[in-house]
Amino acid sequence: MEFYGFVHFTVNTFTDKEWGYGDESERVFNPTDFDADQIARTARMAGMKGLILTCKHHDGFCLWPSKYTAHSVKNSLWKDGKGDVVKELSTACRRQGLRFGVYLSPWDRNHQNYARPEYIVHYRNQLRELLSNYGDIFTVWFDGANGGDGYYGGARETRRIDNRTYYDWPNTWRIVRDKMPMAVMFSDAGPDFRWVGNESGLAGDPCWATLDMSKPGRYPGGSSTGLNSGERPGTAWLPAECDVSIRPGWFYHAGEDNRVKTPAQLLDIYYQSVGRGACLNLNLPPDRRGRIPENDVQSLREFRRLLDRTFATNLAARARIIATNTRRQSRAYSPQHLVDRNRNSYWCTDDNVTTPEVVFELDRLATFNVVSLREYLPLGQRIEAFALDQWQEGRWEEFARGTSIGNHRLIRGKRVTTAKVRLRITQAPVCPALAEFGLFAEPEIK
Ligand code: FUL
Repeated sequence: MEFYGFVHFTVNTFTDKEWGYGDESERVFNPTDFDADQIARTARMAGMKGLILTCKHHDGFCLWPSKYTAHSVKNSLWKDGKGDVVKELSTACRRQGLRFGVYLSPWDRNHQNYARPEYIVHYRNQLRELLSNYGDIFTVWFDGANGGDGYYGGARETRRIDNRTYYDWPNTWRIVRDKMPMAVMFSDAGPDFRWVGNESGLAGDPCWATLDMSKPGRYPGGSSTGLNSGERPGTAWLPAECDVSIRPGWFYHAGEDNRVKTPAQLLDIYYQSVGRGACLNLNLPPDRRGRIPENDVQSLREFRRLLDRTFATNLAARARIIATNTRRQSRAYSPQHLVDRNRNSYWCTDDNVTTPEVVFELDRLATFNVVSLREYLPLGQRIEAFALDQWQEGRWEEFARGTSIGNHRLIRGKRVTTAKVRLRITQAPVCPALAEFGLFAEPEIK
């Protein structure tokens, strides 16, 4: 999906906190003009394909009227306790053609039984509610944070748990598999996709889609070693997600209204997340009205405009394409597939050819500063290193090199003007299968 969003919204929005203690009165949750459609529309305008809502953050306050706790919207002033943010946002997402996902914090600073076995039953009950009553859920996001102290039903104490064993994750994951088999599950180490190891939105270079699950610390809230770059060889396909907020905090704070990331900053993040084969999960915190603030909307609009302008024209689309090898010389694997805008067709070489080259003779002199590559993912991540050359005054001159490609690799550099480009695959354990290749020019950023 490449690009989707987080929505952090709860009592913190009204108490100006990042982590609620769990003793907040339900009455503080009272958005004055909640507009799920404005939130979903903003996400779609930005080019996101889905939204993940913090249905319950660490403070334990539920944005839906959960049967299992009083600490929810049903005891808030909002809509006289009759509202349901999860329902409204999930249906608004569908209206906008976006997918909807849930974040349900394992750590619950409100619940009396947190850290005891009974809480696991409670957590699973809430998970079942979310997976039963809100239509199709594309992702379940399991946060690894466990800070210790909290309200815990009035005990106001520090409670520690063992991240590895307390939640009995395999049995919790089974609930998701049963109820929502197509949902992908996030945590520091899967089971389906992994954290990238930072909250700045930056994937490593390289960023392999695989991870070695035999290493210690591979569980939610476990070790972050290896998460940024992935591990090759790995034992599991666990591509990275880069989560980052459009503002300094995850929740809305009026004091950060002038610290919204600029279109240029968002682009830098995009190139270093999506452009390194990871997914970008960009957080858009609603304000106290319950809307995405204007500054954020404006920044997203310009970010989207720049991306659309950049990727509107592939300057290699009409090139004559000559490869040193094509699998069985078959049209099914022709290098023409590299420019057909279809991720499901690809250029591939014979089994014994692992370092092929392909030349793009452009139809005219072109200037570009972004090169885009995609591997054919059903056959895995095969390419380990590649180089790019431009034809300059009668000879090839290298202008970029890279390692991991995976779902998408964007190389953004100085402007190059040439009529001929060469891609060299310089290292691959097996014959490469490349789906897309493009040359693009970014507009000047104002
Ligand atoms: C972290 C949490 O502690 C933050 O509040 C936020 O939800 C972020 C996405 O994950 O672990």
